[in-house]
Amino acid sequence: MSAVLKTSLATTSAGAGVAPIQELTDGFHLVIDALKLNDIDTIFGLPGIPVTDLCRMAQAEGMRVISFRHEQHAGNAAAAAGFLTQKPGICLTVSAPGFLNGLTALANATTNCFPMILISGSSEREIVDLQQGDYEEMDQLAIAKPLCKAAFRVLHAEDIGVGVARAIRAALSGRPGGVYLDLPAKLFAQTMDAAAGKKSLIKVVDPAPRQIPAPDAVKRALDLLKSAKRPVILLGKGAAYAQADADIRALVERTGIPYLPMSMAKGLLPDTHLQSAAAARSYVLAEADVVLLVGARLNWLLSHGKGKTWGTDKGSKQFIQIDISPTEIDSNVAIAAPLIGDIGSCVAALLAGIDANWPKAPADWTGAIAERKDKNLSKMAVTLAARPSPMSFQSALSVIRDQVKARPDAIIVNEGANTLDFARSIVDMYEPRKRLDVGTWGIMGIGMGFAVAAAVVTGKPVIAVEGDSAFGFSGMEVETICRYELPICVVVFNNNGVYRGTDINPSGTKDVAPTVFVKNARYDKLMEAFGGVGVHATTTDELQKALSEAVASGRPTLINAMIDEGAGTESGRIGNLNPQSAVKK
Ligand code: ADP
Ligand code: TPW
Repeated sequence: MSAVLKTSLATTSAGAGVAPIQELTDGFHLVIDALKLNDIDTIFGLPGIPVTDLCRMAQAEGMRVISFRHEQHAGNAAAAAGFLTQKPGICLTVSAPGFLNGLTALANATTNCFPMILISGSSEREIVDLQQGDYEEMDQLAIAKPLCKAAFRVLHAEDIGVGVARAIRAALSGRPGGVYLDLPAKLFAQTMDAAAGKKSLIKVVDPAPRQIPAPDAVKRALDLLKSAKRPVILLGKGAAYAQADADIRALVERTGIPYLPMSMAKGLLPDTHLQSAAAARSYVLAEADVVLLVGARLNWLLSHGKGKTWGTDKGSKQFIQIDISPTEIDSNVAIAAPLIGDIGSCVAALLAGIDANWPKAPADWTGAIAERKDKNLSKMAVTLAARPSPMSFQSALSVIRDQVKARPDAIIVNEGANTLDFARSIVDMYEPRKRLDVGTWGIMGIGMGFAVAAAVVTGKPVIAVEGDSAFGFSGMEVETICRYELPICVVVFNNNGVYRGTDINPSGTKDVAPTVFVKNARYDKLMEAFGGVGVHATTTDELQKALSEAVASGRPTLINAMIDEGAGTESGRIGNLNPQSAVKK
């Protein structure tokens, strides 16, 4: 039902009897109606001038409005919702400072190819453009532009439908990403005839059109794949986003090719799948002769596709790359067989050329991988079974690993350095799109925003596995979690600092070292402050009990898991990127 203001207007000449009722609508309602018309039912945001009433009215009109304590987390929630649902997540903020707080999330969403729309109220254009000092004055459109896929401003109520439609299309079509929509305060109060307003709205048809790959490109890819002696399929978060789960699994299984999931592609096939080569990753990357990339970029996370990691110092490697963005191809190394299109269509096209006679991946290759895998998994099993005191990252994560095995529908949110790196390899995922993490930038602060979004859009239990530093970036949102009674269990891996808690200030002044926090902090009390469950866990038994109770009950819970403060390594597994790492060694 569209929202209208029923206003009696004196549109008749004096004395002409009963005045006809003209139904009016306004900018507020047109924005809400435009979103709802496009099946967008949730707004993540933070109220204030000029969007407070927009939040209220959206709720009154049946939308879910999730109000945060800081816009960055509302923005992160919108981004995660976009990734999980293939609908742009909406983040709503006030002008200048609220907008800027949301901007990090918008830029991060764009970097990660997650569809979201940041909608910010803004000040009077006339005053902003003459720089006359309006309340929260800022040229927001200009600032947003370089940080997102597209940026639009709507000045007239009758253009709201077009503005929202363009924003949705820009966010979803081609490579997904962040879009900024600037709505000046004056727009919201503008009125227009309700029927004309309704007509002005656009329901976007086919916002992410399929892009069918060219037949010759498909043939080139198949020929190369067939010729491979040591092939590997590398699945990225683009493959998870694409929701072509059954075909991706069929591609892996029909060809018998070993596969490696990037962190957010874990669970596309269960990590326990026989063809998963994750436990032999270094061997496979270095030795493979043909690599099929499915929605994964050859960026820093994949050592740019060259060097020692890839064994390209010893010999050449050939790449097939499926991506929706043609300009991604050759961005780091030569791609022998680019396959441009949406992943669903590209994988389906490959499958059409892979019949029962397709030669399975050579047994000497898969056998060599299995051998290394078994060895590494047995080694890991010993580490996971150990019960040191205080807990190690591995012993605490073994508890989370068991919990996810018992509840494979639970969503894991993961950030930190060591906490991230260890969790990625220890915690097996069984279902697609159940793992959300720091993504392409390795950004800290996504934790509570992603967790809230995951709980809100899926209704499933969420376990946020957080380094203590990482948690601090969004920790105040535990109030949001309690307020909306979300089924989120936050596990803080508390090792008293950034990476670890043992650094010493060498200068002799009383300040602690820059990486050290208050020792033995009680993060659990933070959750208790808002009515949630707080647990201080010093053993794996305590952690296990609290975690399984939290997941079973769905009550907001924070477990302060005390980890050996000396256990972490600097920057986790990417210490080599520290400018002075060579000197330190
Ligand atoms: P990861 O970090 O997991 O390696 P990236 O974010 O680097 O993954 O890569 C994701 C890639 O997937 C991007 O290059 C993006 O263009 C691509 N992509 C996203 N959605 C689709 C889709 N539906 N079809 C094809 N490619 C897609
Ligand atoms: C927005 C730099 C990378 S990892 C990290 C920081 C500050 C925290 C590591 O400590 P934590 O984890 O969370 O306690 P652990 O398991 O090692 O003990 N600011 C932003 N993003 C990044 N990546 C940083 C700073 C960083």
